[in-house]
Amino acid sequence: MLKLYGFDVSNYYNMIKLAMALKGIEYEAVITYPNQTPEYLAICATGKVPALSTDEGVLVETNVIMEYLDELSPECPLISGSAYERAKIRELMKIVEIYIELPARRCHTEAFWGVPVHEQTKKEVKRALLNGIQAVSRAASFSPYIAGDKISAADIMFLYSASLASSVAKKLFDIDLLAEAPGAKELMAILKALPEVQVVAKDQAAAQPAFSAYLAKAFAKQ
Ligand SMILES: N[C@@H](CCC(=O)N[C@@H](CS)C(=O)NCC(=O)O)C(=O)O
Repeated sequence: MLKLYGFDVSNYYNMIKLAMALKGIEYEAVITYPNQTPEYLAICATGKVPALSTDEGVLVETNVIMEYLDELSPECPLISGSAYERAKIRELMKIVEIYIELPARRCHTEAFWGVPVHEQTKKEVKRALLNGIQAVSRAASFSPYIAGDKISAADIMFLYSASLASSVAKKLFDIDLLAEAPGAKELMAILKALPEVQVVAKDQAAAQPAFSAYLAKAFAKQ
């Protein structure tokens, strides 16, 4: 059986969790915080989460895992359509990860854990997020899903990345990030109403106290 390493607060882990739920793929969850211990590195090349253990070996990187799951199971295809349509989904996944998720991540410590980030970093992140959401706005169709009339892997990535990035933008810059991409808020509402998304959100809320305690310990050690 597939084994998914990660924890329920992680947005990357939740992307895979949601993809599995939508596709009806069963797996065993192995609750793991990212770490660089020899034990975990022997399983997961990067020490990050998520990692997916299969009968043939372990896969890392969320977009790669999503593509694998989509090839494994035909149920609810997440990267489908013509070659151009499939490329568009991959393009949006890449834009969202590189220009939304990664810049926002540079400010997570201040936005969520009270550990200040350098002013220059915040300036760079603010500019990057505005450019990123405008890039999404130009590339997306929001009709109503990000790449057309079917839910895709790019919607899953957008849901979890843009939600966190929006919190960063609101908390640190008082910017309403999703307002920069017409159709984005409507899409978020559609996605958040899905029963599978609500299950992931419930698990996420339940896992938050343990993760906060883990982080408090980790920051105290530094
Ligand atoms: N590019 C990776 C990123 C995964 C990632 O950064 N996961 C976070 C948890 S949400 C993590 O493991 N962070 C620990 C670290 O960066 O060392 C992916 O697509 O899966």
